[in-house]
Amino acid sequence: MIRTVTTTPYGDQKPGTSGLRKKVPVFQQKNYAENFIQSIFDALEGFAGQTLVIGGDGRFYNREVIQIAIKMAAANGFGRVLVGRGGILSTPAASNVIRKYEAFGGIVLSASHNPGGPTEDFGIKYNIGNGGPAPEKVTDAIYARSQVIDTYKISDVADVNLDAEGTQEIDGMTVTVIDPVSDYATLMESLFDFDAIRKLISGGFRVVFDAMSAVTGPYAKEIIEKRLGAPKGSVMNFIPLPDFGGHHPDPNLVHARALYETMMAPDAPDFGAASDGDGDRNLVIGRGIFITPSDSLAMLAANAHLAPGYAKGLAGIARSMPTSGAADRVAEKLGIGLYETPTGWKFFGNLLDEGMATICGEESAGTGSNHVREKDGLWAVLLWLNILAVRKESALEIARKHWATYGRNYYSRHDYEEVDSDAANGLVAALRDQLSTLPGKSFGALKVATADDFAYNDPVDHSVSKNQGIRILFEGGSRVVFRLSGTGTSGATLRVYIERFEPDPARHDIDTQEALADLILVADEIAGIKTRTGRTEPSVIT
Ligand code: VG1
Ligand code: CO
Repeated sequence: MIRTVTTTPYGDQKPGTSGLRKKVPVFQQKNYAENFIQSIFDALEGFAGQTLVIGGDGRFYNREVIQIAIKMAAANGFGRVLVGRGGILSTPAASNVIRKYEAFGGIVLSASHNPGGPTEDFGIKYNIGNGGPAPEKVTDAIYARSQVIDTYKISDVADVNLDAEGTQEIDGMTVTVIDPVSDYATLMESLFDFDAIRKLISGGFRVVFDAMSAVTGPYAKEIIEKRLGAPKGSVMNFIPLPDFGGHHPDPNLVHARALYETMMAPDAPDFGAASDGDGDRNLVIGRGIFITPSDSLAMLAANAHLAPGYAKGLAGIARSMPTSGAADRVAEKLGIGLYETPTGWKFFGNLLDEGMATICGEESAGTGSNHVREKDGLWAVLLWLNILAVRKESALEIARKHWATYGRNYYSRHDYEEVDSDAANGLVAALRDQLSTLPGKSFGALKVATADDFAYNDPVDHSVSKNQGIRILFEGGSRVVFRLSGTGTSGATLRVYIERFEPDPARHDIDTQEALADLILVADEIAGIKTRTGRTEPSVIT
């Protein structure tokens, strides 16, 4: 039986960089999730009888919202729901399922790298039929609807059994519980030379993967241990937990510290990697070398042709604006297009759909390709392994040779988390006010060449996205970028991105923070970070 329930709007349901993210207690308010899901459906057209994919990263509240979403999909007229067993689908796996089964779209429940648990974070994101995050015109329509919503529809039925694969029926809609891993593993096998990687591993090459008690555990177990033959124990923290074991499922040098230390030890394995809460990010560490995500994008792009799925070469590379220019040099050498987009995977969708870009990446540990429409953590790890298997060199050797060929883009991001919102907004406003006066000014040996607030004109649908980050470019190619995070759930997070290009191989062995020290000081001088936020140091340096 379908029920129409009267409701009142919540003012704060504006999707950010990647869907709506809030603390769990916010989502537990009466009708909060229902309002947002109904707003998604109300913003869409033409889904009657169509398929909707639903899955999440297994965090606290995942199962409850999945039941709500299934019952609301039935009441709103979808014909079929595909849901991952246990309510689990990694973000890239969900993207694949949407594409493979030609679904109308999907609802992905995740707050990605943010902590989980009763007082931590939850999120809901809508993905369109290409498998990618909804573009801004859709998220704007969802938000607009959420502001005036007065009813939602839901089927009054018992909960669906999420733990047994197979098909059930509710109110004229079929619900099929699918294996969350198999379609994804098949896709990976179609892209990479699993034989070559198996041979590498059976020859004694040691790989460790930290699933951080998040969604990639079952995927990594199946692919790395079962299909590629890595010894049992190579995949660590492989059981997805609702609170990620109390950890931050963020694969960076702070939250994946133990892996980093393992990889820097004298008896380190050959290759270490980790992924985040929902499986779309990657951390890649070779023995003795952390590969910074911007470099990883460039190195993967330069070597992708060594994997069967990319043997024909790349059509183009896309990166988010704050991501370093390392990939630009690879694109230049390959003679292919380079696209610079705002932060967030949704901006890559059109370029991938149009065949303009094959590989995309963000400095925030996100890399992916046209195989799905999300960034994909395990994909990046497998592409690295494929390249290592073919080149028969270590990650360290590959990185050194890459820098010798292209030069090195020293790069770091400094995050100031949970800063007072007014202080953060004031800082950005003050930067905007300086944009016209900065060019030509000198700070020590650094002279500002240009300064602007990044705006993106989508070359496919010609939509314009403004205010995407303050860029200050110095003569010689160094730069600092400032923007506020769109994924946080308390206060504001200021991100400062710092980059310097170094062509001289004799200077490729400097500590990153040291190589950027003068730029870090100038960033503070221009933005007044310390005085405005009261912080003397960033919370996280990556
Ligand atoms: C952050 C990253 C961005 C990424 C987004 C979603 O956004 O900077 O590059 O696309 O998270 O990643 P922001 O607005 O906080 O800077 V995930 O792994 O949360 O889906
Ligand atoms: Co993520």
